[in-house]
Amino acid sequence: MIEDLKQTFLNELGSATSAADLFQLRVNYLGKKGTVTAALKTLSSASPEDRPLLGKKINEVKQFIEAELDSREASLKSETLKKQLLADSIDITLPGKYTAFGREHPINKVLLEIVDIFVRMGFSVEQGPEVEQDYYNFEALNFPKEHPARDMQDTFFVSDDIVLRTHTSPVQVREMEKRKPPVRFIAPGKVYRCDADITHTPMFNQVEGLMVDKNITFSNLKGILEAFLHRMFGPGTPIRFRPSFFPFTEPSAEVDIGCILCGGSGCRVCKESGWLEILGAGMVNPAVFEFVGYDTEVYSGFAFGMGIERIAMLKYSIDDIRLFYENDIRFLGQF
Ligand code: 2NM
Repeated sequence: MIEDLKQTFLNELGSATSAADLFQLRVNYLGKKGTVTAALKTLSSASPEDRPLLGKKINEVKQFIEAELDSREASLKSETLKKQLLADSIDITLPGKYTAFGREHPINKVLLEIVDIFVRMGFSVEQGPEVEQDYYNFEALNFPKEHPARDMQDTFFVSDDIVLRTHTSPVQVREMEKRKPPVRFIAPGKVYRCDADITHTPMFNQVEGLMVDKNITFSNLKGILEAFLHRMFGPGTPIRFRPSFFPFTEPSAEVDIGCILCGGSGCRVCKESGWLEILGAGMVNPAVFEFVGYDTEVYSGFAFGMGIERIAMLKYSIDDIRLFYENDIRFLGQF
């Protein structure tokens, strides 16, 4: 009879598959109302001769069942853990997922390079509005009312006296209104002109600069711009100043560097001249200082300006400016 109990247990254990099944078996056999517990209770009614042997047998079965349940529980636990680890594991031999990385736009890259060179020479960086008053864009910069640059053909008008700034010079005017000399800063940013061909887009970027103090002369202008151009294009780059005209500077100059593509011998890009025009510059016209209330007897200064797209096109040998703004990543990924 006690042997039957052991056999029944083994059959039931064989079909137990979960921790819950095993727990139920433990309750059924070893619990307060379990079969083994009940068998032990029958001992009291057994004859004194049979009692020791029967007690020994029942205890053996009890210990057997306990040991079987313990070991099945332990192996079920480790099996479950193994399965879980297998399910959670990743195949490290699989190829990685491709992530497309963005990169700096070539225009921004060149712009930051220029900004960095001037910052190292003590220039701060100033910004201003792109939608600008006629006063700041033209009037205070000594552009007469009939100046051709004010024409509808070059300037985007928002209203009679509001324009999209055609250069970053209005930032200079606003900054001079705010601060007394000495001032030394650059103004990088977007500017707008009604023009579109392979070297012009309606929006392009400029960096302009201004330095005003006592005793600022054309020598200071030459020194700063030479230092800039030699850092930007290499220390051996030839530099040439040509007389020019701008309403906001007097005297004015255009600054050329020896052609970086042909080394000065003449090519298609420099139009066989051996020179490339890079900058416009000059001594700030006293008329501009009058507008911002600087004492022209005490202060003088120089200003300069350059187009970033043009410099980027020369630097990377790009012949069509529109490539910068078509957002073709095959083009933009090259820089
Ligand atoms: C240029 C060329 C020459 C210029 C002048 C000024 C200001 F506000 F001081 F009058 N800002 N920028 C300037 C002078 C800009 O760009 C080709």
